[in-house]
Amino acid sequence: MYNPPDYYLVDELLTEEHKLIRKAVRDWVDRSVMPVIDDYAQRHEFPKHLIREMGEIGAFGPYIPEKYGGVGMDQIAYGVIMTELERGDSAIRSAASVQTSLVMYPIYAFGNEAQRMKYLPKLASGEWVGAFGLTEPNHGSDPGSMLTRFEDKGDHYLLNGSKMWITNAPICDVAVVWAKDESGKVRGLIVEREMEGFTTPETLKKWSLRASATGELVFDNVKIPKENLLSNVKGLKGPLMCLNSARYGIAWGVMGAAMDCYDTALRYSLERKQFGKPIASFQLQQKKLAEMVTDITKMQLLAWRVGILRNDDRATPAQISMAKRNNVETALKIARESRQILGAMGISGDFPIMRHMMNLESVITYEGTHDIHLLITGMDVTGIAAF
Ligand code: TGC
Ligand code: FAD
Repeated sequence: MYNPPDYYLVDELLTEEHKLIRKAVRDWVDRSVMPVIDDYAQRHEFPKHLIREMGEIGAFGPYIPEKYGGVGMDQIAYGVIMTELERGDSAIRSAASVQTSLVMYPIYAFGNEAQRMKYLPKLASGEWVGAFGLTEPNHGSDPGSMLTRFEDKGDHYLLNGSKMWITNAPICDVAVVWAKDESGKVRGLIVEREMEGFTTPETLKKWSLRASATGELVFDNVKIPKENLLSNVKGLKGPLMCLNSARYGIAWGVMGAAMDCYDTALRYSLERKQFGKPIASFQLQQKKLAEMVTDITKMQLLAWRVGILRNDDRATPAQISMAKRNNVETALKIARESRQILGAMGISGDFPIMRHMMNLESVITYEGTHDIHLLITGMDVTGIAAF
């Protein structure tokens, strides 16, 4: 039975509402994700049947107002949900991150009322799946140099270009796509699955996030109705504001993967005997476990504090970068150490550790690489951009 650590009683910082939503999501993960996730990951397939259930438990748009189908909760609730989902698998958390932070959030924040009413309730319920297109084959860390463009053709826009490494692309019904207008300004467009010239080839052969659907978004003279422009934002700050929300969610999410690894390793070390004793009795293994629980405690406090700042609308992008960078690196370290504690069993699909570890190799790259977040902190403290 999963028993996540709470060494500094961080639970006391949560409200009853946070604990209730956590329990509901944890129960759902136990019931619907755990029994199937290893098989889906081994088959390199996204468990699409879970999308509607995720809508039912409030995983899509926890902080989007109820009027638009969201749950109307705070940023801590969003974080708690992300932790529970990523305990199941980073792919499940990814699907929720993209839907909430990268698709629903921009439509809510930068769209008009008609766009909110048309898209948000269907995205919240999981009837529609969303994708977010920023990265291109030749522009990842530097999205400002993107080549995807659209022209004003009078009664519509004409969109051309391509996006790569896009979560949910092969299964998306709608995509929020960032492209340059004729003056070179980055703008957001809502692209719908059935628009002619829009295709979404799947990216296969991944060794990481195997239970997530990743692909390209290809636009070959796609006619976009003018009402699909997100008119309330211009420039790169539009997608970067969405990333603030998603990066924040990741800072919480990866704690779920880390706690699952720690919990698995602790239990295994108490049961597994070598040289006539549980391996937990050896100092080398205790060092690993003691450092893991220390690191998890630090992650919890960082995530909680940045959540409180976000609730007050005071969290800076650089504070979010620090939390994302620190927590993903720490989770990956914990996954690697846990895997060693299990010895050969650590590589088996009978335990979740190797799957978490491989997933975290993507999480440390997407939503801004580990290096880019360090440079964001460097810029914040020196005032000099080193990109
Ligand atoms: P720069 O000139 O610094 O900034 C351009 C404009 O944006 C503003 N800005 C921000 N605004 C809000 N939030 C932020 N975090 C912001 N960062 C910058 C900035 O003030 C400026 O505004 P204005 O009004 O002056 O125009 O931009 P730059 O081109 O030098 O690039 C900066 C850099 C490198 C930090 C940025 O481009 C970056 O973060 N690169 C990393 C790219 C990235 O994170 N891609 C993620 C793609 S999506 C994804 O991975 C989804 S995975 C989902 C999943 O499965 O979970
Ligand atoms: P590059 O930018 O080419 O970087 C390569 C290396 O160079 C990295 O180590 C980087 O840190 C380093 N580097 C780059 N610039 C500098 C610099 N100035 N100084 C020092 N080092 C530097 N994108 C989306 O838009 N939507 C999605 O839904 C999405 N989902 C993804 C899902 C998965 C599974 C993966 C793996 C990626 C996804 N991405 C998505 C793309 C992701 O955001 C990019 O991979 C990421 O931003 C890095 O871009 P890149 O891979 O092109 O690496």
